[in-house]
Amino acid sequence: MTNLSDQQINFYNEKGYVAPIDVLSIQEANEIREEIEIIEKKWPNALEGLGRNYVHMISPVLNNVCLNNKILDAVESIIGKNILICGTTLFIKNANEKGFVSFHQDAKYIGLEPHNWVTAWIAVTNSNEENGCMRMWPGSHKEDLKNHEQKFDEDNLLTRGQTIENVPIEETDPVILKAGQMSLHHPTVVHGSGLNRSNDRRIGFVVQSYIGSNVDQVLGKIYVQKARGEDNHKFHEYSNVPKSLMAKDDIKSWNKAKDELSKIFYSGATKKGKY
Ligand SMILES: O=C(O)CCC(=O)C(=O)O
Repeated sequence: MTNLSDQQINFYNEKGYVAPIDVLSIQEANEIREEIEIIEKKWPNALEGLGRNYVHMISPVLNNVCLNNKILDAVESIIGKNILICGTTLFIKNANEKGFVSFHQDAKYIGLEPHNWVTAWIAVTNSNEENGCMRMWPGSHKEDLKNHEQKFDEDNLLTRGQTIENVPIEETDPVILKAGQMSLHHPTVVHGSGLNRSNDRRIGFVVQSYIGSNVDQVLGKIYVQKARGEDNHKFHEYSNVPKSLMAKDDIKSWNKAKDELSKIFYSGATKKGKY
């Protein structure tokens, strides 16, 4: 078992995130990048917009990452032993593109209650201040959910451009990860990220999120997979495990899952963004 140490758990409880955690080898991280780039080449628009979500449903390589024991041991330290995978998202910032992520709290629009869940941001490439790594506002998870302005900015990688204004950047911590490392963050910690100013892509494969089996989706429907332990609550429908890359049946389930997710993301919104 590679559970988090007491020190790491205390850090998470105090700051709302913990990093870096070594989970994959550089070869494994490169294998994920190759898989993503194969999909992008063979199916050019598949990972665009809403297609960046639930990619583990059509890729055995990505699905296996979600089931990685080192990741699950760390996650278990935070949410307990009954763990479901409730979704994944690719956060890709290409070299010299304008993408950023405004400061936000994940719990604001995601509909997962209670907050016995944690988000794993797995670095497929290095992630640092030059290429726009995440920044966490330490301790902000201890406060209530904050007001978010809905800005629908073209270059914002968030669905509605949801933005918490006036976050003191100088008080935020950069989450610097090498390819193969991950961070874990709390549902209510305020975080965001800036531009990629490097000449390579910055890729995060994000399990968004690992939930305890006691967590319900109060805004809509999600498709889960069991990662560990028991699902005594059976709140959610199970997704199939992908058979091969982009198998026909898996694509059908993927499309259904993405449609349902879009309803959750835009619940109560009068306008839609590009994701
Ligand atoms: O990848 C990023 O820069 C932000 C990702 C994010 O907001 C999240 O994983 O909750």
